[in-house]
Amino acid sequence: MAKIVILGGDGFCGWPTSLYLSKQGHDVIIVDNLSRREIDLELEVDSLTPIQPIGTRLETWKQKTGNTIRFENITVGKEYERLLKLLSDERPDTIIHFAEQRAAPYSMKSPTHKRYTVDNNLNSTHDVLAAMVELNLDAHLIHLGTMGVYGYGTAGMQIPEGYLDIKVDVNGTLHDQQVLYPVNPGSVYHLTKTQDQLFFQFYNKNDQVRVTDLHQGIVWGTQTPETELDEKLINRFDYDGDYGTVLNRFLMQSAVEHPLTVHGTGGQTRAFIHITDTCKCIELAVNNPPAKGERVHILNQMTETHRVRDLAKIISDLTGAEIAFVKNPRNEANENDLHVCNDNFLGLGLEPVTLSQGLLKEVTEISTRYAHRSDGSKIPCISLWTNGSDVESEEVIADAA
Ligand code: USQ
Repeated sequence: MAKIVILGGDGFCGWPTSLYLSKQGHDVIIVDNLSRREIDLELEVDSLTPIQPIGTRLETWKQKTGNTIRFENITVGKEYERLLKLLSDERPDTIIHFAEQRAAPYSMKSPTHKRYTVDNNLNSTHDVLAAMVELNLDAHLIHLGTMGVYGYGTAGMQIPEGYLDIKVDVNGTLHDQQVLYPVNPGSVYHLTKTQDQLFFQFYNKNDQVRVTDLHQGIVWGTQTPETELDEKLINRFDYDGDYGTVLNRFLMQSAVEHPLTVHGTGGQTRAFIHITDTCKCIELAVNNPPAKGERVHILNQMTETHRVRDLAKIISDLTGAEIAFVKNPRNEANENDLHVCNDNFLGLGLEPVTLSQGLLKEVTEISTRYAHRSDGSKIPCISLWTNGSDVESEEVIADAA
């Protein structure tokens, strides 16, 4: 079994992943500065589900399973010496890096939020890489990247897993080359993940750091078998206009009888994955590290694609919720197709949880159960992508039955 350091292990994906890997028998150490909890205070919003302090979470996990997960409060990207000491003392086999600000709307709120996102995300990634090289630590670094590095328009072609085959014309002769897929970020948050890719490419080439970069889609769902063991282990559920992602927002909105807030025409097609599959994919990545000297592994961590308005229709059919088409606060294409290759994970044996299997459970066991904890004033998306936008938050441009 491996010793695994999980940077950002208290967050929405980090927490269930930490429990899942601990359950598999790995020796897990969470490193987190609890910044996600601080941001809740800043935004005056709370997770729909009642999340416990990290100490209570870890104590409950120990009582339930007998497994110990250690916790270190370190700000990755700022406290370099402390990170270095931890990695030097522990010499983990694997480092999983979730320690980045992950909300696109939050990253676009103001110059302060843009600068925080860039500062936090780029420095955290770079500090981990620099520390690994300084310590001569041949750990496998697994990074949570995003499908958003590719942009969402592909002129009908399937998005490959990270690398694009191209032909370069040199004096009339075509030469085959493979390049990182050209990036097309849609927010400052997504921009930081495109920059992360270059850090990985460089440190992999220069220092043979072994890296797997997981290009994850929009995660939906809340609970995993491990977080369900006790209510004190429950995972967070964000529904607010900054941190809530589209499908979970629609689920919560249906529970509180708020019309489903479809941005624009809802023709945006995005990639999705259930939170339990996130955990399984990371385990597959842990068990299949690149060899020394091998280039960065890039895997598309998603299982289905859907149009936003189709998701709204599915949930409306399930729950009777109304749909409202609101002006889009983002600067993004109204309509796009999306075809994504995820052969790597399917080839490694992933059997995805589909929307049709999991949605009803989410509605009844999470959204409805905890609806009384919600604050309707936090639903509107008030973060605008561009200056002078005439978008009024939640201004309805059309209703749909
Ligand atoms: N949208 C709505 N109504 C809403 C909220 C969102 O129509 O109430 C639309 C957005 O305009 C956008 C789409 O739904 O077109 C997706 O938005 P989102 O907030 O669910 O997801 P996004 O901002 O793309 O970011 C999320 C995560 C991020 C992750 C990314 C994966 O916050 O960490 O990297 O999904 S992906 O989108 O595949 O790049």
